[in-house]
Amino acid sequence: MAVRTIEVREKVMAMNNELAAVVRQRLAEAGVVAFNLVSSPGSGKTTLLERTLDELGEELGIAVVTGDVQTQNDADRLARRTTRLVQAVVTGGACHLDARQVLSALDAIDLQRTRLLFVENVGNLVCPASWDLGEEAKIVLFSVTEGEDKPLKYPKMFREARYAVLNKMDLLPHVPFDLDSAVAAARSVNPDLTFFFTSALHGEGLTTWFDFLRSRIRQTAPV
Ligand SMILES: Nc1nc2c(ncn2[C@@H]2O[C@H](COP(=O)(O)OP(=O)(O)OP(=O)(O)O)[C@@H](O)[C@H]2O)c(=O)[nH]1
Ligand SMILES: [Mg+2]
Repeated sequence: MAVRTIEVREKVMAMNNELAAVVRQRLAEAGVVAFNLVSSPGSGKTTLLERTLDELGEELGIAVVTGDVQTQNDADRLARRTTRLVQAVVTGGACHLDARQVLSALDAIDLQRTRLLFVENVGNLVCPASWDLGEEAKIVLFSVTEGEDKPLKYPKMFREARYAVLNKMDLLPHVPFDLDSAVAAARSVNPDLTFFFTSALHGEGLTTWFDFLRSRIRQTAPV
């Protein structure tokens, strides 16, 4: 029984990787850069996207796919910030998005008008780490209220990510959170991580974040 379970999982992952390759190809043909935002619940993914849509939504042609276990609250929040389509995926219990869901979401998005695609994954620091969605990179958020040991407790997520956003910096004076230890913990599992330090709520650090997004778009032209 145990062996059969493993085989099924391997087949599912192989199928996902094939579909992720299709997503990646479609995005490359359209010259769209895609980032997969991952974090534990409540780290500030939607808040960061709200601010990003306000500042860059039109300039960078941003489209968003949101994943939630239940409700389309995040999609509704983000749709208030843009005239572009925000595609909601309700996973109905699954703790992550998969490439098939992103592929069908792409059918609804006008890729010719899109240069930057954000996928807001389900809030979970474990499951989304294993699923390639066809993104250019995973961006992991964690906030100063979560404890500086999170990268050590959930190493796969930090290993899979290329960028890390340390959010809720405005709360740093109010919580016992050692910033240097947090960064060292993340770098110990992934020395190549590039960091952003933000308060998505109040705006601290967002200029650097916006400049990074602008520069990523400038480097990408359709293949
Ligand atoms: N103080 C402070 N609060 C923040 C910041 N960013 C987000 N929040 C608050 O944190 C809570 C959760 O923020 P969301 O943006 O909904 O978090 P999320 O990661 O999208 O949550 P899920 O989608 O449920 O995983 C909200 O009450 C936000 O207002 C920040 O930089 N500082
Ligand atoms: Mg959210």
